[in-house]
Amino acid sequence: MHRVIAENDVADTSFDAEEMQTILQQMVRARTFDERAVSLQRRGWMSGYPPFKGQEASQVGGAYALQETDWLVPTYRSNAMQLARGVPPSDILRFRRGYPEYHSDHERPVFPQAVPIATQTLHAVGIGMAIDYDDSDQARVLCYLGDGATSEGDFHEALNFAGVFDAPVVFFCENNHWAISLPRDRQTAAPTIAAKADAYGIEGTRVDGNDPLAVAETVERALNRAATDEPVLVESLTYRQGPHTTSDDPERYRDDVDLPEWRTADPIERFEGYLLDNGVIEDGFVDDVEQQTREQISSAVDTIEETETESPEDVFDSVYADLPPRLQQQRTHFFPLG
Ligand SMILES: Cc1ncc(C[n+]2csc(CCOP(=O)(O)OP(=O)(O)O)c2C)c(N)n1
Repeated sequence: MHRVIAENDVADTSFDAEEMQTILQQMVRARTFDERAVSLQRRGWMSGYPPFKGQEASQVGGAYALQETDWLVPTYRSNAMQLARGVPPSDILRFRRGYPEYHSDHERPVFPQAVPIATQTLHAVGIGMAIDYDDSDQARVLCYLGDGATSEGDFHEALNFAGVFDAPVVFFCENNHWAISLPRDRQTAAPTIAAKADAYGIEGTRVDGNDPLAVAETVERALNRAATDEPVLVESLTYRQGPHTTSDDPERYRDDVDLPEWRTADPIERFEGYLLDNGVIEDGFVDDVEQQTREQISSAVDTIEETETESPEDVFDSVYADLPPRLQQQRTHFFPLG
């Protein structure tokens, strides 16, 4: 298990003050976004939202290790990772508000977020193999997934292909302990998620997912290894503090959880305390970032509302070039005038 904060004085880390400030800033920005997204959902602005509260260190640390040309292959839960990668908050809000075309033209390679569990692992291997066919060693692929995704057939096929074809892919599994209401120990009898890598002849490694510096170092090392045709499975141990989505009530299935304190600890409070104790930031740092982010998100929400051109019919019109008869019938039923 790789850890930095718990085991090293700040002077002994490989990060300078500015880098650590940037990482904390991205974590706070992500949490502020997450809180605002939940409240937007609560007032009916969007139909559902999957909060990532508690997973900020894991996701921001992972994204921090990416180079400009690297691919991120995200899911519905990895919004902190996407924000840290430069995806504008408005893209995520537009996706959640149901816009079929939500991607803006941001420069870094980010795949559309996957909602079907584990399908993105196959896409990631395809991207990695294409990078190899193009003979380009400029890019690697970081593929996000949850612990529940490791029980899907797609995950096994993806790791098998990655191992056989030496795809430059890092599978970044955020073990947040829950797959909706199913706890990790009911998910698999494997001793760890990382152990699953053994079956495919690739490296599996574990990291303290509430330590952003440890995650960034681990993912950077894994990406460098992937670039030499050695795919890696990283298991990032973290905790989902909130519900699975805004439609879920975790009080129905979880009481006190028998996990070590570092695992359920709040990653922002932990990192903020570490940086304050070591004089890397001053009081007020977090408040300032929260304030700026709130303003940015409010302005993104205003812009979305003011420029909204989408209509409910778009749900039917943006998937098929030629609408199949059954969907045509439904469209006529809902929108008889056209
Ligand atoms: C193929 C497929 N089966 C079932 C679902 C319903 N589903 C949505 S989220 C989820 C649990 C996923 O858990 P995990 O992979 O641990 O990710 P987390 O949500 O905890 O981030 C399930 C079963 C789905 N989206 N896709």
